[in-house]
Amino acid sequence: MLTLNSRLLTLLFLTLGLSVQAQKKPADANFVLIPPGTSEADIVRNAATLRPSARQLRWQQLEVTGFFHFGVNTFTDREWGDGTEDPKIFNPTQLDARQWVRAAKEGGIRQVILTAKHHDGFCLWPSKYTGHSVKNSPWKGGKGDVVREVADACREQGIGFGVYLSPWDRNSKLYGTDAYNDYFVNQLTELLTQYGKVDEVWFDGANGEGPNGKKQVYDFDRWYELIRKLQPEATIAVMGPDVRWVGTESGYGRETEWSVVPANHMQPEGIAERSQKDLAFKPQGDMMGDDLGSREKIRTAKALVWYPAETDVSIRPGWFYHSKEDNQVKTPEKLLDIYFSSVGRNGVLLLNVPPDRRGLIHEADVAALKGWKRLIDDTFRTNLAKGASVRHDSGRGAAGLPDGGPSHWTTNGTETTGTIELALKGSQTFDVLALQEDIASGQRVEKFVLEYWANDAWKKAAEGTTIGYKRLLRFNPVTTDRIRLRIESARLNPVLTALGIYRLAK
Ligand code: FUL
Repeated sequence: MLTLNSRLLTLLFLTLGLSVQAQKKPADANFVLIPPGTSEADIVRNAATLRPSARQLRWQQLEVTGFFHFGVNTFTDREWGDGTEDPKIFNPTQLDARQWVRAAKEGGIRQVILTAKHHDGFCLWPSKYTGHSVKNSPWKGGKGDVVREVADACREQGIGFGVYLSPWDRNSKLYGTDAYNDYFVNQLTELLTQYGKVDEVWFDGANGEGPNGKKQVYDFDRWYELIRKLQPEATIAVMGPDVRWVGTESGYGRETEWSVVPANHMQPEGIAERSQKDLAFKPQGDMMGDDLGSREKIRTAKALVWYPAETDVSIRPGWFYHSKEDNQVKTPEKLLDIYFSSVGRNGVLLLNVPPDRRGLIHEADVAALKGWKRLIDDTFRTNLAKGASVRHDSGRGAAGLPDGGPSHWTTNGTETTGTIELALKGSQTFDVLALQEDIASGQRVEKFVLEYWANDAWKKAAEGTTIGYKRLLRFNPVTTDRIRLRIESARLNPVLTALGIYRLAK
């Protein structure tokens, strides 16, 4: 709870940040300023035509990403270190980053983020700028570098690599002074220049200093600029402009999740200095509410931005490894439920799997990851709509939709409602619906319903609100040879790229 509260407070009390470029939306912009007096219809249209940046799109398509929380806390059995740890306690006996990455991959994780520095300030790489690091530990005689081992293992095994660098630093003497921003920039530079490609940089909002603690004004603008310069394809999460914290650490995102949200702190002033693509802003305001992007919320927006949700959760109760939690690793079934409620709710899942004191992903976690992946694969292996014929298409392009591959169904003109009716290949029993919007054109669907034909009538199987990149719904099994999907409401003509029905694996 402390974590949630402190992050929320940090978000709420951040000063206004902005670096936008133009009042008009450039063709590939992921933001737009809304001039005063803009009609509601135009605001809605603006929201419906915003698109993710290339780096946001790549990140969204990963679907499942991972966290490795590892550091002095692993050895002190704590969640938050205080920075007074003796580096000598860091001594994994069998550290094998390849095993971490293999375990992650076996769970379907396609990019991992390593806690290069957590709040204790201890660096998993031999930073030139502090002694509080692996170089003063007995591990590999002080010659080791966990960041390098993980980065190399990711590259070798073909998954993305990201770094978590905690702004809050309880060890650095500089924390609370201007010089800390230089220290941070130096450390970021090391991480972004010495290890090859970095795909995500994760800045945490947590800060537990309390009212009488040290106060540090973070120079986010400078950090963002540095990342854009050194690793232009990296997404900056969650105290950053590309990826939004979903608002909970439970793994369960919102049923209604809009990737376009108001960004009222963006102002036209100061627009000129930066390139339009390098939009960088600090997140601000409530990230935890039930509704961040509905028509109600965007009606009064001064600016809108594509700012998609990342759903972070740990496979264990804690973020760091604690042996007492070996029997509390989430089961494959629980992880599947989380998958449906994160990836299946227009989010990217960020699942933490903490290496243990040996420097290995524990057997219990490895087994859970494998079991989870099997459930996902078994569920989604066969789309039972495949081979269906289109009985009715109130728009155009439904024919290829159930068969996967590149297909785009949309309505005629800018119609915001539409129906696709499919005659399945024989009678099928299913209890899962998967839908995808073509988010490269924007997010539009507000309400949909899946119906099936039984006893000479259409009956409701499932209904939902937003789709976005992906929407997964589970329902009581139905058996039928005819289904129809009705889009009941959208912000602009909906564009769907996938429609699947499946049987949930056991
Ligand atoms: C929080 C931190 O305080 C936790 O230790 C963990 O790193 C989590 C992902 O974010 O804010």
